Amino acid sequence: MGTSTERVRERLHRAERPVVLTGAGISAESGVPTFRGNDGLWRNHRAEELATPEAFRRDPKLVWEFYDWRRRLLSEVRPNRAHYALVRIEEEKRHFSIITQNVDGLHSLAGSRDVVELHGNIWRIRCTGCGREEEDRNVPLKEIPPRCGCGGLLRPGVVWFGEMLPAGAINRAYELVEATDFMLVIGTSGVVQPAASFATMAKQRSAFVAEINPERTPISPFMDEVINGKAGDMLPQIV
Ligand code: BV8
Ligand code: ZN
Repeated sequence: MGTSTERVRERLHRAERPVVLTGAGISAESGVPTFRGNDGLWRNHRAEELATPEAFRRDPKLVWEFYDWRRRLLSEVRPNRAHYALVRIEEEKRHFSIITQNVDGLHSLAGSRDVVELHGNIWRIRCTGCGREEEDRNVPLKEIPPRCGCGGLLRPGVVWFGEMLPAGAINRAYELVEATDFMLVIGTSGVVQPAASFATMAKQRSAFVAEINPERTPISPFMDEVINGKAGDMLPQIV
């Protein structure tokens, strides 16, 4: 019946344990550059080159200048209609969780309460010496690279390429993916593992899976429904 949006709305309405997986695309309409879009460059570096332990070891100052630039940009952006639409779903459904690959903190800022931050959070910083981790919202950072009282070098509290995901986050994500009957994948290019496999994992457990993305992605063929559009336009229509 009707459009894919109407079918997704109907399935969401009936879902007992809906889960949403989000990527950089849900923050794009807030003005946050995506990773792989043509706005994904900083001083001619791709994010993937800088979001690695090797880059940090080689040049902590450059990597911190990249993160300081992103933190400064993020300090001026607000959640968009797509983030708020997910808050409304959380209010209406008994069970609802967001698994996000984003480190921008915009889901929590919009008011979402059950958010699994797979790749950490750009506002958290951790000491590479003593391991102390805290939230730091200084924009710009007081010193680059920032140092801990113990003398250790501080690093962004995010997961870099080649690094393990935080055990708590990955375990919670697998729990949710295995138990869900409805997964909506929003604004991800579906290339970064392990998040890119969550939709097919859910589908193998006979969950209904749908995608919102203006472009087709490697996971589009596995979807029960593909909604070809922007999150800020399509999500409010579903909720
Ligand atoms: C791991 C935090 C286990 C940092 C990020 C070879 C060598 C080394 C590693 C690997 C390798 N091959 C595979 C790997 C594993 C690697 C990986 O997947 N690499 C890929 C690139 C091939 N994964 C890892 O390393 C992960 N760890 O596997 O650990 C392990 C460990 C050790 C040894 C063995 C195994 C860790 C991955 C986490 C990396 N950290 N971020 C930071 O942010 O600075 S990932 C980074 O990419 C962001 O978090 C981002 O969210 C994520 C995914 O990107 P997307 O969110 O999808 O964003 P993207 O720009 O790509 O796409 C945006 C989409 O939105 C597009 O589709 C666009 O069409 C759409 N869109 C645009 N506008 C809108 C929209 N949609 C809706 N509305 C709109 N308006
Ligand atoms: Zn320390």
